[in-house]
Amino acid sequence: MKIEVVTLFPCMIAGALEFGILGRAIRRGLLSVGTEDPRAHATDVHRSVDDRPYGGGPGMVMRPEPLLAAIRAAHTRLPAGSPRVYLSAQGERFGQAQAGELARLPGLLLVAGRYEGVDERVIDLGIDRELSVGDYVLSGGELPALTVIDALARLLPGALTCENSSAEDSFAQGLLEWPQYTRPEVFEGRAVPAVLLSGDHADIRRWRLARAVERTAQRRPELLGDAQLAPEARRALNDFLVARATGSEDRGK
Ligand code: 21W
Repeated sequence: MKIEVVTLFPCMIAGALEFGILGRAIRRGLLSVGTEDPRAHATDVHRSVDDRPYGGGPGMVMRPEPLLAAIRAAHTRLPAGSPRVYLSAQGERFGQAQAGELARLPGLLLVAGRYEGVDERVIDLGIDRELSVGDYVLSGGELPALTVIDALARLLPGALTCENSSAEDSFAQGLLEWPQYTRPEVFEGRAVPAVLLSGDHADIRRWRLARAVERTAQRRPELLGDAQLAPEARRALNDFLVARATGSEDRGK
């Protein structure tokens, strides 16, 4: 997969791509990420990429000429038909479903804005889709672009090693994670749950699923509505709901 990012801060993108699963996916050639700086397309003596908003108000807006030129330059380096995505708080919410959809594409253009936003005509003329990463205010589109790239990279075939593959945990898909422990067996007076030391793999599996279901019901009950749970997880959820309704679950925490 090939991704291009249009950004006034190319080093911010490049710097984040060196590490972990994402860095390895790039070194292995599963993914390549290029950048295009609108400043390279600014034609005036001051190389300006922003200007004051028509109608007044605080802050600056990204000028259309250098930004659209950068989008077009980057787009020529991608496979024909690659979608041009503007990261913006006005966009459709980016989630795992969007990541799965974008990860199947051969090419993707991401546009990161700065200042108070971009001239609307750039969106009209040079953008196919807008994505938001959530309802909070950031200072630019670079961290959202990196969020999208990181989520996609993990889905590329060969990006995850067996060690960090999630296939083994697929029985708990759609649920929050179960609690995890490593050595030492007792830490500051708190012991690892005995079942995890028992060696009984069926028991451990049931315990993990029960904890995942319990946490999801307590912290993110809305996830249980549309979750397509594995049959085993569905049973664990039913057990949890029955226990809760009959008041027989552990109190506390
Ligand atoms: C933050 C731009 C605030 C503009 C009238 C019209 C990309 C983002 C961003 C940013 C403003 C995403 C204004 C979730 C985000 C991003 C920078 C405010 C004032 N007045 N997802 N516009 N949150 N944010 N503009 O912030 O670029 S995806």
